[in-house]
Amino acid sequence: MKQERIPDSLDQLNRDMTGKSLEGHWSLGLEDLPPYPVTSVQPHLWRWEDVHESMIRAGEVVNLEQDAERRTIRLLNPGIPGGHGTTHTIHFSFQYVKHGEYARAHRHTAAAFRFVLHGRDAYTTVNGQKCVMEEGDLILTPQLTWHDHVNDSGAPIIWLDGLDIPLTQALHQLFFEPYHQEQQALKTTSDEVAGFYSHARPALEPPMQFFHYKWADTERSLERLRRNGAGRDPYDGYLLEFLNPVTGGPTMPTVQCAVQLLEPGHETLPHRHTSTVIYHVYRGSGTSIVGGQVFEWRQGDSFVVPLWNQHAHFNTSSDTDAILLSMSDAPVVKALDLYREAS
Ligand code: 1HN
Repeated sequence: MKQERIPDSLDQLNRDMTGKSLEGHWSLGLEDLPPYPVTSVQPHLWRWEDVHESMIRAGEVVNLEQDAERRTIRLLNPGIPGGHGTTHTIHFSFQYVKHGEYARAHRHTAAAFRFVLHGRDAYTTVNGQKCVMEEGDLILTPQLTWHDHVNDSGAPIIWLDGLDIPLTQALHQLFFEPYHQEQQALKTTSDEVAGFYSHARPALEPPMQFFHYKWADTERSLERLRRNGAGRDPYDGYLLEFLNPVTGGPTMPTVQCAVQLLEPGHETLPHRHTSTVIYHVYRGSGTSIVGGQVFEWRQGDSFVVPLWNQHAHFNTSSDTDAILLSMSDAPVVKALDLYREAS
């Protein structure tokens, strides 16, 4: 007897394929995608007073030997529910280390930097190099470099941590290793330093001194840019990017750090790009418009400009420069040939 074939249906096909871990192109919903990039990351501003209050309280109740590897307060983006990122790619936190404390040595695949905000003469040791902190210094701890922090300065110190943790995590590349001692031994001579480096990754490691960008050099470079008025970027004012002196490329493979100076009364042109940026107000006060929201910022505040959000900055003071420190994921977006800009 001839077998009756039951007519197939799309619903039945979809159900049967689901059971076999298969899916058809028609289920992707490609036709619903917008013709521009969309993110759930929200423009957001964090007030220094809120960060600072939490940090001082953490200084009273968080013991570095018992409770935590580091005493940091993270900025969480309200557009990433349940997530830990300040954006989908980058992380900002503030770290508080009291006199006599140290943060033990470790390394991880996430790239990090510190930018010193309050205090001086504590130090970070990066792969054996002692980097003594002054306000405005930028200290890098690139992917898998050993680092520990020691505060024997006689006063507390506060710095900003920038990391690419959410990106590293999204790529399933996040791992971590404690050092075999609480603190690294310090390398003193350049010979020892060079030996250490060639053992690690000779072609790509920056020279030792370039873990550490001193504020005095940064400030001098900003002033030189300002004197040469042609150096003013229409969208960012006097913009200075921290480059890797060996490759001439970004600060670290995944991270671009920059400072920008907005002169009193200066207003930038609005634009947007497919990279995401976090700003920290190092000096001054002003207003930024980000994706239609108005952020009035003062020294110590931080704010996020998510990708493809139109933004412009305005130094509202009539007599004081504004200086913004920023961290961007542009090197990654550019490396993947996804960087676009529009005004
Ligand atoms: C870290 O290792 C430091 O070394 C700071 O100071 C912040 C945030 C998340 C994961 C590791 C540091 C961090 C961190």
